[in-house]
Amino acid sequence: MSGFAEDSVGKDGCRTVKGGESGCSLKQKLGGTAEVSVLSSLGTRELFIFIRERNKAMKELLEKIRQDAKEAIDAASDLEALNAARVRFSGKKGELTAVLKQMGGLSAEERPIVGQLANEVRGDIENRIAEKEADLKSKATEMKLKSEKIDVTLPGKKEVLGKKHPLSIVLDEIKEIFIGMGFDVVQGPEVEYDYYNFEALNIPKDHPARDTQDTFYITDNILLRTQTSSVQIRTMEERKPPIRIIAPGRVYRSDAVDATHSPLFHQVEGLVVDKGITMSDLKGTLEVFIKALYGEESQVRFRPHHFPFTEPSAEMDVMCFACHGEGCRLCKGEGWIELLGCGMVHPKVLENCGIDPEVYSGFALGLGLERVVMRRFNIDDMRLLYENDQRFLNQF
Ligand code: 2U9
Repeated sequence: MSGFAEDSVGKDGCRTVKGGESGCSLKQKLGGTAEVSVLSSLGTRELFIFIRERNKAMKELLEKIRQDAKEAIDAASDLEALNAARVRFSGKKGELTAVLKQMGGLSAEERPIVGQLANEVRGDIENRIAEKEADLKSKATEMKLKSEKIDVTLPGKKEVLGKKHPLSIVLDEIKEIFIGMGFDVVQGPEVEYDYYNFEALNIPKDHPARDTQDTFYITDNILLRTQTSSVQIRTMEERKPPIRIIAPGRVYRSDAVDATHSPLFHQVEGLVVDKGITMSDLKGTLEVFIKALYGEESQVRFRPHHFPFTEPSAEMDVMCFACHGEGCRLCKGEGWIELLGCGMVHPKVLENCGIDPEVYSGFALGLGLERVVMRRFNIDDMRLLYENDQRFLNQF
């Protein structure tokens, strides 16, 4: 800096200027207060020179701050850096603020000069910051727009719509048919008490259905239900006749897994209890059901059978769709395909639920859902229904 023999910034961050025409020294903490050691001893001319020098120093300091600020602002690559520059220069402890604080130490003559420059520098710094901020913000918006720009020419993201599982397709159809006949759909626990799964259904202690190889026992009297009849027992305990319900759901039997057996499968059971319910009500209802499910031309037949929870019991077959009763591969030459079991609710079962078999009677049915689904979609391996292979599921 011209006019001074020495002009350096010491380790203590103070700026010391010595010599110059006035031969005096100026020690100043940058932005700090300047202690003028020998002012009082100066003559007018020296004082004038000294003050002029000091002005010059202040101006140079302000110019340096302006320059530094410009560089820092230009170099700011984001709003954060810009804010740091703002704090460094115009902040409470900023370099410019420090100079402005010194204004008090200036003479009345000096203050307007230096003050005007200081304000001009502050204005300049603030304008640069404002411009830079606007510039950074618009660049940020541009980037954002660029990154968010949707190239409408790009093919849309193919939303892979899920499909109803074949089990759900057929189950919902069956539900619609029975709801259409005034039935309610009831649900119940899969982990069931022995009583609701066996006892109440007139399946005595030594009945083969009870033994372990068929049933998943969790404890002596808690098991995984082997049919959804337990739900109907619970319903008969809660509701008094007339009762018209279907109970769809998962059931569990410890079967070996193969093309037609799985430890977990689905059933739909049905129950009607009211006064004067007869076998013909059962046959009529099932005929309507089958014609709704497989078409008006479907034929059904009933074969006597035995279940502990119904008496009389029957199994119902539907005429083979492929050979119309002639016998073919599909119906293993039978001409008929077994679809479900049914019967009149055993009086003991009604009694177990506090319903008087002398007053009320009922019919019940039970079907394996997988069997109906496999026939509907010509699926020859039950495991396909559980393996969640998208190639298989996407066919439906
Ligand atoms: C109550 C009274 C009686 C439900 C019935 C069947 C016949 C039947 C099988 C179909 C295929 C089980 O999944 S499967 O192996 N079920 O044949 N189920 S009558 O009888 C009941 C139900 C509840 C209170």
